[in-house]
Amino acid sequence: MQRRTILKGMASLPLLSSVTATNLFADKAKTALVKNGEVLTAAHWGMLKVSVKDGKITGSQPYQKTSEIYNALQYNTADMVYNSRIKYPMVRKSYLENPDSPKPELRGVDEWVRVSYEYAIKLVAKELKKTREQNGNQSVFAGSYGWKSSGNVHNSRILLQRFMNLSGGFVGDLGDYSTGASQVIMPHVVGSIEVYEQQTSWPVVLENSKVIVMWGMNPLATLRIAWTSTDEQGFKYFEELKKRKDIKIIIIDPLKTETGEYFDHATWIAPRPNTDVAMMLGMAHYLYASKKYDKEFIETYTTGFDKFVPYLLGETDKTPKTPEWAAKICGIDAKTIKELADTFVSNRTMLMSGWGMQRAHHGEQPHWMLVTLASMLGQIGLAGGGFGLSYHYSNGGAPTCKGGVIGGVNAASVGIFNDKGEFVGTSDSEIKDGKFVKKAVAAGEDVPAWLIKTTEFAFPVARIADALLNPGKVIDHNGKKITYPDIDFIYWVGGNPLTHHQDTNTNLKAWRKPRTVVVNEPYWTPTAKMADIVFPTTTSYERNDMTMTGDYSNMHIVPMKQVVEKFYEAKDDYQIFTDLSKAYAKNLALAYTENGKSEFDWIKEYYNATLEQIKAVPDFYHEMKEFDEFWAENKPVTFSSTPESDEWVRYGEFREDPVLNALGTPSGLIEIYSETIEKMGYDDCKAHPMWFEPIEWLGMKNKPAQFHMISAHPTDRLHSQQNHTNLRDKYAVADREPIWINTKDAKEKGIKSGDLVRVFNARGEVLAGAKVTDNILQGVVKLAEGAWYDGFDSGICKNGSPNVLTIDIPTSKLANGNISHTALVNIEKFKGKAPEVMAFKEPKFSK
Ligand SMILES: Nc1nc2c(c(=O)[nH]1)N[C@H]1C(S)=C(S)[C@@H](COP(=O)(O)OP(=O)(O)OC[C@H]3O[C@@H](n4cnc5c(=O)[nH]c(N)nc54)[C@H](O)[C@@H]3O)O[C@H]1N2
Ligand SMILES: Nc1nc2c(c(=O)[nH]1)N[C@H]1C(S)=C(S)[C@@H](COP(=O)(O)OP(=O)(O)OC[C@H]3O[C@@H](n4cnc5c(=O)[nH]c(N)nc54)[C@H](O)[C@@H]3O)O[C@H]1N2
Ligand SMILES: [Mo]
Repeated sequence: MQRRTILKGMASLPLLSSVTATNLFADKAKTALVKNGEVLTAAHWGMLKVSVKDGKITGSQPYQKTSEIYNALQYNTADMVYNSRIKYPMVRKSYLENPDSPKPELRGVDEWVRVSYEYAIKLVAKELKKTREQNGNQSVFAGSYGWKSSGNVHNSRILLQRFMNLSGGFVGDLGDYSTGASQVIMPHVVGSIEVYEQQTSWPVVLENSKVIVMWGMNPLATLRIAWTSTDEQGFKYFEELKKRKDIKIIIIDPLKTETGEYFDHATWIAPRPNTDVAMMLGMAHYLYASKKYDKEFIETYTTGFDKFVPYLLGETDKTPKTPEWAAKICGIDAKTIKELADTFVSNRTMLMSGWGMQRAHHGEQPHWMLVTLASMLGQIGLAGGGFGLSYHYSNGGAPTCKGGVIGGVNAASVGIFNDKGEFVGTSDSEIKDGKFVKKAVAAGEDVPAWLIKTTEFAFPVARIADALLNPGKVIDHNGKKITYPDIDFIYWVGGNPLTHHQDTNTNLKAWRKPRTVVVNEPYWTPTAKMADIVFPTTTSYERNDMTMTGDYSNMHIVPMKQVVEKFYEAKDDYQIFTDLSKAYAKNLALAYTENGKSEFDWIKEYYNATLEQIKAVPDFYHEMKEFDEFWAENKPVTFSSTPESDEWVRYGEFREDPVLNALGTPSGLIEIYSETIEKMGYDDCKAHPMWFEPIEWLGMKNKPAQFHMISAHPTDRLHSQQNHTNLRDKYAVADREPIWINTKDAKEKGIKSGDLVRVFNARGEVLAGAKVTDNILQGVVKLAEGAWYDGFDSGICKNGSPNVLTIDIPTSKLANGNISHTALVNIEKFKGKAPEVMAFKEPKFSK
């Protein structure tokens, strides 16, 4: 973060309304659990009705039905509460024996010792303080990336960072795994992050688009969830689209996914993985050479096309990017490339794209080139034309509702301590007469030096293993230099980095470097198993909370009611960090909890703030009731869209007046050539979109392995979440994660459906279960991400986590995104006795 941004952020902190004293008795009534009946809650996979019998969960169902498309994630709440749970606070044996010399190399294989909660709290507080005293705040890493659970109060990552800020500061991270490349390149190209922004509304698309391209996207799977909680509107529109035989659908993906199967009348184009940029360049060359591109659009709304054309024509590198040239790279013949370009340019075409192809080496290029192609088609800002990077995610394109958006817990500011080690306040708060009080901060007031210190160490999220292994290393990032800190303490909540990060074997080495690793987790995930201290955490079904649905639509406010008692000694993250605050320094918990607020105080505060805002809008119809009534009712608040949002066209205003509604780029236009990037002088991301050979791909000379592995997002999980539910019984093959292999390839390898297979390369090996299919391009295999890593004992992941095989290098110096979808692997039938899957079992406990 830049200094300026910090100041801006601090100045804009909302002044919190004073909280009225809690009526404890009334709150008790509110929190009384339903022992028999139905309870409303929500998860990433939607609003849920959970059935309870004698205080136990017996089933769950979607609260609403918006389409016929089945969402298998909604029925497994019982397993989410009862399977693979951590029951007690635990400390790794060697760590407990000597925290100063804790044998980090045994992390993941050591025995565990049960300790009391109070002991674990004291231990963490003491070791954290020790680390900070010895090595500084920049040795504490709490970036803690992950998908946690829904809920604005029990937001584990923010709760951790709130504690870490107030207690002195920490090193965090930049960006995310999802759109690591695109969210950094897009601001240079279109002046905004693009990937998380509202799309041209679906009603407009259905009315106007004649061709819809789904370029590397699988909405039938990825729309099962949303970051807050899905509003479930997306399926409804895709269902509508399926009925519309007048709209041509083209799917460009090496896999025929659920989406390909669902749209059975679509044209399926299967390029070689990671070669889309070449295919798009082939189209661009054809459109340019045939003069079919929209010259006027290019002249009015873009800059730098003239500097891109010499590359396109091969004047700069003696390689004209003709359809014939592209065909050799992407495997789609030149005729088809030309036909596709003709279809796009002569019809109102919406180029929808997922994010898989930017999670690849040089992942900055595909969406940059897609925008360039869309500019040549000239339909950006027209109803149903242009491009859209979020129709597959969180129901982008479902019109935004007019209503309220509820707030959530914040990460606070960095704490200040006196000589006695007591917490005295932050730059925007103080302890006065034994109470925490907020104070206004004058804009321009100095940012404390220690805050600058820790924020300047933040590094791109997917460089974590590199950073752990190489303290002091200087890397390039988007025009800046970043120095890795020397991390000696990791605290992770709400994520599963042992499963989500690339090249697990290197990651394991990295995780064995710091002295201390603390993890809060409901389940014995591989990340929990790699810790020194684990706190068993409640699931969202064991606490009260509240969430919105619809990241773009803001459609509902849902009460998330506690469904069952807390499991064994599981505690809420909020409780754990409150108790850590108490143990860490005098007065700290006052700030952490704002003078002792309970979960209900926060829920009520957020709800009431929104209600007040809404009441202030004259004549605005809304359904929001007073809080007590809302909570008692067991129903969501629903907001409606407006005629304006129903008709909204992305870039419509820019198209209308590119001067008045200039983009946020330096030129105010779409930048096909970026002088900002040119000045960075990077060899792996230049000033205009280009074809770069990925480090591993099917067309390379001397391939290190035979098949290109795509580790797509799993249909029947959210990453690793739900891997331990009954759903696995349905999709697992040979009790492992299924791997898709093309029928011809399987025959050549002597592999049949149902076989246990070994998948391997120089980086590692995993076991998987073969699914032989024609729904995948020859030479490609698919092993979905998110199977819980299970190789601590043998080095072979017995459950099939693809990240054992992926590559841990950045997309480029520009964005430093992860390159999950770039990896070559070998596959063979497994011989010998199949080892048992241990992923969902408890680790070894010390007797
Ligand atoms: N090979 C490959 N790897 C990938 C990807 C890929 O495409 N291919 N995709 C990447 C992407 S885009 C992403 S977003 C990441 C996802 O990676 P993650 O976000 O790390 O994956 P999740 O499985 O959602 O992990 C969430 C964890 O939080 C825990 N949790 C849930 N609720 C709570 C809570 O209230 N408190 C605490 N303390 N913990 C909680 C869950 O039990 C779970 O272990 O994976 C990345 N990795
Ligand atoms: N059910 C479910 N839904 C989810 C998630 C989940 O884990 N489960 N994760 C959520 C999260 S955090 C994210 S970031 C999004 C991820 O959304 P995406 O990134 O869009 O999902 P992926 O499955 O990685 O990739 C989408 C499609 O791109 C294809 N693809 C991969 N490489 C290439 C390529 O080089 N060229 C072409 N043309 N296609 C390619 C894949 O085969 C796949 O079908 O999904 C979200 N939705
Ligand atoms: Mo993601």
